[in-house]
Amino acid sequence: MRFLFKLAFCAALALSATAASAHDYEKGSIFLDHPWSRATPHGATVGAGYVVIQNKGPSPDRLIGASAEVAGRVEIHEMAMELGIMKMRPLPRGLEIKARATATLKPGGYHIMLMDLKRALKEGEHFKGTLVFEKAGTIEVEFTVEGMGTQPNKRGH
Ligand SMILES: [Cu+2]
Repeated sequence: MRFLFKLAFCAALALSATAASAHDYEKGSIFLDHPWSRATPHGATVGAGYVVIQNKGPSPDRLIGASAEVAGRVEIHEMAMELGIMKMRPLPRGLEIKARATATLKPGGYHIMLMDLKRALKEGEHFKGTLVFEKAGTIEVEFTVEGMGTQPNKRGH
């Protein structure tokens, strides 16, 4: 009996966790769906932030900066092939989001690079940050930390 009760309780917790992770933000023409990050191994000094950015407006906007309370410094990165090796590099002008288009920041692609991490990121926790857009301005968000191996498709993106 006790075991069954525990199972039901866990199922309820899992459900509420799923609901809580579907968080989004809107400002001007920019809609942000579920900012998230991945847990980092002990001692790691870098991490990454991901989010789906939707531009609902008739003109392009640009993600030009970001911040996170857990990182000393943040850059916007892309992944690109260099001499046959996938490497990440900063986007000095930021990331353009075309009119009525969606940009998905995800593992293996565009990401918000969290540098000089102040501490390890643990699965299930949250941290505050901002995304700064050329036109929409600064949007305050909260990143959810997911497990180390989490892939975007497993989360429904
Ligand atoms: Cu990077």
